[in-house]
Amino acid sequence: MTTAASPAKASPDAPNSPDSSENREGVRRMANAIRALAMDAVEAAKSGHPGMPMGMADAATVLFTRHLKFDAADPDWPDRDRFVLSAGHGSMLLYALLYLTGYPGITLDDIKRFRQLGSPCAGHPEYGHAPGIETTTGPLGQGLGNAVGMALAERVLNARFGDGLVDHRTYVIASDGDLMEGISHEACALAGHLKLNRLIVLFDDNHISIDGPTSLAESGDVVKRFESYGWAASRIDGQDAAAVDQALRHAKESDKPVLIACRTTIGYGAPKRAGTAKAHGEALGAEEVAGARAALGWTYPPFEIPADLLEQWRAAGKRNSAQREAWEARLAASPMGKPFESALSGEIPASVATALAGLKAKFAAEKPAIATRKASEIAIETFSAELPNTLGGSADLTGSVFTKTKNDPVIAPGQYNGRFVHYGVREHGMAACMNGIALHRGLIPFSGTFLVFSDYCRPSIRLAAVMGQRVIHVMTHDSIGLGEDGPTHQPVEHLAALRAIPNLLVLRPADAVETAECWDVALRATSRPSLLALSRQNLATLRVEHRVENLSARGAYCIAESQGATQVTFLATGSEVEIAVKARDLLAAQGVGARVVSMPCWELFEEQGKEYVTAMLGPGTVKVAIEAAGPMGWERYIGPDGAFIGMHGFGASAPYKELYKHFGITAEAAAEAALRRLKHKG
Ligand SMILES: Cc1ncc(C[n+]2csc(CCOP(=O)(O)OP(=O)(O)O)c2C)c(N)n1
Ligand SMILES: [Mg+2]
Repeated sequence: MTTAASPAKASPDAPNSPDSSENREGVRRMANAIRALAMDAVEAAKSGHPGMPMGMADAATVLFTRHLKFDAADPDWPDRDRFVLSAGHGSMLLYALLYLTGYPGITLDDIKRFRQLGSPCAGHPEYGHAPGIETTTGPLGQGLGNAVGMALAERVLNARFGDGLVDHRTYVIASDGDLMEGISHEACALAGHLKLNRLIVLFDDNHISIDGPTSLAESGDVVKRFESYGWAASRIDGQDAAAVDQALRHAKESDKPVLIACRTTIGYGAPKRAGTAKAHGEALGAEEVAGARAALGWTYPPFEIPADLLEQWRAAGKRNSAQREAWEARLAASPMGKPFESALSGEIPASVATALAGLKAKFAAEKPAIATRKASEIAIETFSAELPNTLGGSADLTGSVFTKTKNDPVIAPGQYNGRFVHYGVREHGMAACMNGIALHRGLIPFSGTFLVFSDYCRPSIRLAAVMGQRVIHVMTHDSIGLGEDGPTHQPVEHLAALRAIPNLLVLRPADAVETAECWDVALRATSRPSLLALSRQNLATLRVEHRVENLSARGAYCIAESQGATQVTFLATGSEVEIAVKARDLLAAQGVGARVVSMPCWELFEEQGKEYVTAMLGPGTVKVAIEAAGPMGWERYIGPDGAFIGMHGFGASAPYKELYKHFGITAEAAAEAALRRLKHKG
């Protein structure tokens, strides 16, 4: 079981080792500053989680003062090591570290206002609240998944830009809960497979979770488990600074990702609550806090850090500034400097829009009858040539979701000079990795699975939306239109569920032209995730007249005007726009004027403003919505008098054309529904 990362004992003569009693005491005192701030902040807020910061304070101190490469004065230094607090409930650990090391975003006053509105010190770390918070954590396991993505992004960018510009590590603190969550299996198995040796996880092995000892629900061996994934894993006393230091030094030499199980005592120092679940998630109370102060030898009043100690911490925050300056000089002198900065900026070159506009013109002229997943593949091929900084992938459905173009080299263990990741059958881990890749900067991640499996990605998609990250999900087989695989694979409620996530663009293009437009939208959506819902089945090209303007970017637009006075408005998305156009033709044959509004993206539509929305919905007309999914959400467009043609339960297994007939999602049914309502109205 001995591995590169399993030092039994710290060697006293190792350089920079905190193994002398003087150094040990020094680390302990610095760690106590974290403990005190955590106790005091939770006490002031009367809520929060003191236990984890108090247990992991020593390990975090060793990491931040001796190993983590960062410069508090320049939190966005692209070649900094990333630090992810996956156990986000222990947020005070991170806020204390950021304040103590001198990051610009967090003051002592902010810490005093822990968990209050407007404080960057929110209940759980929130990306964007303060520099140094690399990702939003709280839902256990997500941070760990993000970290795998960050470590992957680092290797990919290293392969592209070289050691001089990209040479950093990703460190994580993860708790029992992080490792119990299934997502940790997915993400960490992938990290082991890909040999992401720049990833180092400090596991807070405190044997306690909310309900009590972890033995209530866990008897696995984390170290063996990670070894089986291809990690180097070891156990240490996580409150022995010298052991942590040595383990981290070994970890940096590893050719595998590293897990260091740090045995700690939750709530360390608190006389009665230490080592118990009571220390996990509530204020300790005045008596326990006083007892902990006495036990730790911390004689200072609440929120007070003695000047000499703060100075030591601030020095730690500056210790890499020369290294950072040297890096800046290398960047300035590097021939790769420009492309590197362009990648980091995330800007989409104008040539991408030109290429996609050219593709639209080609589609409009050639009118292919292809699935939107296929049109998406062609769009990816088109923009990839202009945009080297995308990183594609799929969750073992590459031949179905068409996210890999023929020229994409594949990322493999030790070979990171590729553009495509085989994530394996790991949708959740994949989505969390994609968030980490986006947060890392330098790459735009997109990847694919079936729309029905968006449920398996949902927690990570939600966090991408919370964080405002450009992560692009290609989700195909987007309705009963997938046919024979049946109701287990046919999404019904998924569009509504995804549309319910704020700040997520749900894009469901109707044909090849709209698909190119939706890709353009997704690439340019720099501060939110997008999800492209694409058809398995072939669809006619409806946009046969080329328009340079991206009409899908308006969210909804009239794709077929009515002949004569408009009495009916059909609202449809994706594959059902074709049905709506046919229904319109049926009504036209009977002298009833109907127009068709294609609505590829509700979120963008509603951003157009009331006037546009009202006009597009056709005031005074009978409204019929057509979507091969559940009705939830459509009420707001069709009103109480409108009709909905779609699904009202789960699908079935059959060839898709039969299914559309069986479930009554046809042009005839739509036309009939319109006529019935017209009659009623009249
Ligand atoms: C996905 C998810 N489920 C549940 C929770 C609620 N929760 C917060 S911490 C925690 C477990 C605490 O145990 P551990 O992870 O070992 O942290 P420790 O108590 O040791 O700090 C749970 C269940 C959560 N944050 N995320
Ligand atoms: Mg625990």
